[in-house]
Amino acid sequence: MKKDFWVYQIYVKSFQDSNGDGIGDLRGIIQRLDYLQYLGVKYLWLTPIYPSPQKDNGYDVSHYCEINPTYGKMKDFEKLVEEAEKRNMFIMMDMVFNHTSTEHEWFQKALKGEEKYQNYYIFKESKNNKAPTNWLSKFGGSSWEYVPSLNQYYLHLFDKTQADLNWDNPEVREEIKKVVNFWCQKGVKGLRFDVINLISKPKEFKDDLEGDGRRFYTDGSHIHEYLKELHRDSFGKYKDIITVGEMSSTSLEACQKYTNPEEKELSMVFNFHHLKVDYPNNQKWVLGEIDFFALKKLFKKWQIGLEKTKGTMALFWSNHDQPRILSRFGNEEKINISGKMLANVMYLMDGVPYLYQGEEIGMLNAHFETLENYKDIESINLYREFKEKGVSEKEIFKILKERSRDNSRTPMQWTKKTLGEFTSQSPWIELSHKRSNQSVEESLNDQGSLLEHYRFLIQLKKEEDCLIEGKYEILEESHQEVYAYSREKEGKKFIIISNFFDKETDFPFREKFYQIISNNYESFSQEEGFVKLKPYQSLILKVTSIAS
Ligand code: TEU
Ligand code: CA
Repeated sequence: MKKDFWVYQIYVKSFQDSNGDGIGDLRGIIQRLDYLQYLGVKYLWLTPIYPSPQKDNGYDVSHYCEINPTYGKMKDFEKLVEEAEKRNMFIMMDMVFNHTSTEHEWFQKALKGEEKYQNYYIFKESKNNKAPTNWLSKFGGSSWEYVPSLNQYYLHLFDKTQADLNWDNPEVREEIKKVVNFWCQKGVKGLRFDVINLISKPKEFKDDLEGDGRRFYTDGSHIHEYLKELHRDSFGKYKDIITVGEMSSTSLEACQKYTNPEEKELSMVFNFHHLKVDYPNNQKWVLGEIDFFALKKLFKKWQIGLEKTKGTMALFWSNHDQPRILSRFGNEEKINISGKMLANVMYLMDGVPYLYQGEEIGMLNAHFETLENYKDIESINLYREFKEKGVSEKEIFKILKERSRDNSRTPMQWTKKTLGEFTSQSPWIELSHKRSNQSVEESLNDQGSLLEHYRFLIQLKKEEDCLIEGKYEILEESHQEVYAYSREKEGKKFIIISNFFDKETDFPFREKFYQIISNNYESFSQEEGFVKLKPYQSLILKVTSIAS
């Protein structure tokens, strides 16, 4: 797989409403295809558009092979595939196979006592009148829900309305293959597998005396076997389908295997370690400063680690679960220069870039101050949990404003108008309370905009073999403020130097012959042996002659 393309993630619910119900939909995406083509992206990753009670905004699927009527009809989807392909763009669908909604027909039959379908899930007897294990749900509370009528518990690693599937059951694996083949036959050319490294559960379910249980089911013992089986019997049968696995709390070793082309599992993976360097003791709901050295160490470890096994990283700062990167690691008052710096840091490394809707125009966190603005089940559960613990509302909203997943789910800001021309009615979630004139319309008319910089990077990565296949090397790793790396191939070398902080700094630099490909300031000064970098200054340099 040639890593010269970008994927654009569309959070369908918040991208473009076409029928005035305040909710994004498929026809709305069709209306915006010319814009996406202008950007230069190749795949459009749609977050789940299947029938769902929407407890987790569609990651609770109640039917895998239909379209949620809120988003449109199957013919709208077919039209989207057709119109995208006319513009040399392809659809990537979100495959949520670790769990189904408890409203799925299979689970409903299980509740009615049909043994076949009870074996589609993980039902266990209680132990000493308690849940089978002490494992915690990632959305708070126990990961087991009791069903009085069955006198059993079922496992849910996420919300209790999302029941985990039993992948050890070959009938379940056959069902999943049918779903994947259905969408491949619909012309889907990309598949994103939601938390796919959690599907292989342990034989024996026991308490975790050291943690929340994740070590028993993450990268489980059959995961590679199941991925190989899925590859063999579904997407691997079609040519040119790319796949990406969302790997929760995974390891480099596991990901080397997931993405090694010889293993015939997946094309690439998301891992999240770089988005936990501002979590004190790995705790999401505790605020903390970025650990810049940990960030650089992780980039280096994963770049070198996957290059070694010919694997592929999905490169991303943002998605629908993460706060807006500009508010998190950039500067809301210096959107243009800090946004360009963040883009250079991430997307010129070795891997496939994933651009999240609104990232290209510098959209910021929601800055919501009251509970009714929040829609995400994880955030609402957190509010209740902290309220019960006696945490003050002021403190809870301080945390939610930084960490809530709703930060990235506010409607796309197409124009400066009140509703950003996302919808003509009141949207399902409010637009960000801090828009700072960031809109597509304004950005398209501004050659120095962040959007135009993204277009430039997308084009650059298509053209420069060095940035597609070049060897990665970190430079001056111990520097306090700068992350710098080179990409080198067959005598050609790019050097990307980025000051990650809002202060001036000097960076050791001795190259004499180079071309300035991009600078997010008007100029920079090179003294004897170092360059002076302004706050958030980021340079893309092409070395024109490498001393042999
Ligand atoms: O995300 C799984 C995941 O790792 C994050 O949800 C993370 O666990 C959570 O934000 C707590 O920090 C995938 C989807 O991207 C997410 O939207 C779904 O809610 C989740 O799986 C369940 O399907
Ligand atoms: Ca709509």
